[in-house]
Amino acid sequence: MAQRQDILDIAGRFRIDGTPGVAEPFGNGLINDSYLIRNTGPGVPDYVLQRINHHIFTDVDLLQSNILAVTGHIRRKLEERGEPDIERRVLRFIEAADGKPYHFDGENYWRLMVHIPRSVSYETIDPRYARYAGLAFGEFQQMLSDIDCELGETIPGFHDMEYRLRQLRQAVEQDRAGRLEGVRDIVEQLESRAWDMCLAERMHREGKLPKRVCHCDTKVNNILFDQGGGILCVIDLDTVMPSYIFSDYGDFLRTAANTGDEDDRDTGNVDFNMEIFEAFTSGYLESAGGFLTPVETEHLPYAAALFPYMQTVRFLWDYLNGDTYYKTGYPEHNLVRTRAQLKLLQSIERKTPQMRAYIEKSLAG
Ligand code: GN1
Ligand code: MG
Repeated sequence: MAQRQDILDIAGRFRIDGTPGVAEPFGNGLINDSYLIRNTGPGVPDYVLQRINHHIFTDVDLLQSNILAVTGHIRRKLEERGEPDIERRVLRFIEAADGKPYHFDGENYWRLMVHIPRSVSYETIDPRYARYAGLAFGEFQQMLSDIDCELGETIPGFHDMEYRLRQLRQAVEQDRAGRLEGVRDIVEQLESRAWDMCLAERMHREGKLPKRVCHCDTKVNNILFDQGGGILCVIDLDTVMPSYIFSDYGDFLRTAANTGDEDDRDTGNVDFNMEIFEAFTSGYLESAGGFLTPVETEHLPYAAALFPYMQTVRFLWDYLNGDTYYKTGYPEHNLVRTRAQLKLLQSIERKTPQMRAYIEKSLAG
């Protein structure tokens, strides 16, 4: 993490109002570093400054142009609908002094957005909020369905399961960190499910499953709520790109319906919460049901399994490579995450018949 004064100096490289007073670390992202910049002076907003992880988002111009296209499109939609309080419903990014959508300091890329006042995010939520989240993600996909530009893939192959498995297999082969011996059983468990889990890619190739503009990082902590429990907006837009709707549906449940933590050391805490599943699914079907195809709705239980599976693959891949992708807090962190996600997957697999029954019942009205 950079020094606080450096952070304030970097914030000063943007066209901001007021005088930045204090910088504090902000949020729990595993990729970028974020800081809340508290402003001084009456009526001026606070800001969020982010250091973009350009080892992961290698094309920062593409990244920022995607994000500006998305926020601009959503803003216009909200205006057309006459929505109140638009500044709290969509992110606003501030230009750097040279007019660019980021500041490059010779080493790092930074971007700045207005902090949405009176907003909160959560790591866990109750069924009522899960329903709101389902409504919000369906609405997000709906609003972006007619965006008039082609969004680039900010991380090529991001949610492509076949690609993620190829990466894992390469890491197994190379065993760079010498950790393979301890995880062979997990590799086997993942391999035994590999064919089934790549179903989306096969359906897409056969023309049965469309790609739509999705958020692709619908972790529960990427939603901002107002203090009364209403949804304000969806944040962390780095990965907005064409994908299967499974991405948004599945990744939300992976985080929100887990009774334990993503990196729970005690896998006994990890289970799949059906109440959250039902609430979220009901909200999502309500807002997205109008545009989803039968193939998409039928495969929602598959999507619920796919994302813990993909995340197990990705955490294990990073563990085998020696922890070069995700931020880690201790040496075995990625292994702990791997185990916790695998446990979640097993719990989801047991509950698949119940999920199917719930979806069928909902669709039957
Ligand atoms: C990363 O940036 P953050 O922490 O919201 C990752 C997601 C993973 C998630 C696992 C660009 O999200 O894909 O699901 O960690 N983002 C990227 O917690 O890889
Ligand atoms: Mg995030």
